Amino acid sequence: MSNPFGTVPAAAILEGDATDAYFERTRETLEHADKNPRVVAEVTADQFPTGEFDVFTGVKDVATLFEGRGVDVDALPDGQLFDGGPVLRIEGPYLEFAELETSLLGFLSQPSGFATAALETRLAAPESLVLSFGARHVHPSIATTVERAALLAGLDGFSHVAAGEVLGREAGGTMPHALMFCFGEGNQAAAWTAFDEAVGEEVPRIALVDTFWDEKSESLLAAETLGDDLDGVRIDTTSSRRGDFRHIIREVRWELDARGHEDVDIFCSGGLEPETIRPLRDVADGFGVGSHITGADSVDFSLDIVEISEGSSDPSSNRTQSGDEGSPISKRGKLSGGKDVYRTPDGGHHVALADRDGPDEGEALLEPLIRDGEIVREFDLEAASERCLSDADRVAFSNQ
Ligand code: PCP
Repeated sequence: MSNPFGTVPAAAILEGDATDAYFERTRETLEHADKNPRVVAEVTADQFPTGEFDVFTGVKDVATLFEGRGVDVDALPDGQLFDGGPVLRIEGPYLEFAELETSLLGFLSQPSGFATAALETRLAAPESLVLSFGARHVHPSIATTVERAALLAGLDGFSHVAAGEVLGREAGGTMPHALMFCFGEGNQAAAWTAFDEAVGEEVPRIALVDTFWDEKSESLLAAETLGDDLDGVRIDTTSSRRGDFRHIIREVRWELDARGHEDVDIFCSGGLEPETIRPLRDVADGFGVGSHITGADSVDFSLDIVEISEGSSDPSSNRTQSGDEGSPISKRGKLSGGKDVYRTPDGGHHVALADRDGPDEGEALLEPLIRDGEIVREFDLEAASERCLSDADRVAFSNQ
């Protein structure tokens, strides 16, 4: 089937065509010169620790990309936090993977940025329900990337239906302003009643209460209309009308409580980010967050050759043999030699040459991902999420 949206087909990515043209020129040149050196190449953001941790993810797609290539790959586990040094290391003949660099970095950079912003969001309101609402801000073909990153970082759910089907998790959500407009001003009760009658029992009854009148009036009307069936209200007040958002939420809470609706939760959305969530987390029950996550900067990963040896151009001989040690090499500003990274007992991140001892009681973090072209790791999103949150605690991510 043709590709009506013009996105790069998966086959092109797997075949190495999703690349920067200079890697094709590089292959032509190396083949012309009968060169295919064995290399150790590393993916890094910062060379040394900076005190700022990021979340590593995207590694499952990298494994798929490298499957069948005659190389060994080691990488951090999915969801691990890192601060400097390699997050992934490739060993093998350079031409086994030269053109994959572009897609490799893309698979890691943007999802790791999303996941880092999602973790900031999660830790801004650790006790609250926090949902990912941002799929609308990205190309629909990568909605799963956004929602997966959100779950990895411990968010409670997400809104995108097709992403849910891919991830095996059901999307959540209740009603947009469009539904309220279709019933019209003055008919909010009819809209909420019709919603209550129409949707499945499993869908929470969360009334959107900022469309026409003030949030207090619509919240009380929703509570009167749906009675005990109402689970919550959502306030999405646009920033130009927001004023003191904390005060608005407290006022709504007060008025609901005063009429016996203590069980009705208050959810907030619309341009929220960690700095604006923190002052609301004791007065609101939950948050929907989009652009803070989808607008996150990509992690600035690059791939660099750090060891090189001439090796054979025979593609079947794809492993660095013992006694055939590579020579350290690097561009200016980068660090030569294959490296390991460690989590130290005090929650630090330590970078050291792989052939030297690590720090006392340091836990080496790079783990096998590919051996001779075979994927040697299993992926489990729940386990990765637990790892992400426990490592965030260990490195005191919320204090950075
Ligand atoms: C909410 C809000 C943002 C959406 C969520 C994403 O939308 O107004 O546009 O959150 P973000 O601001 O953090 O990116 P709804 O109230 O559901 O949108 P609509 O007005 O389209 O009904």
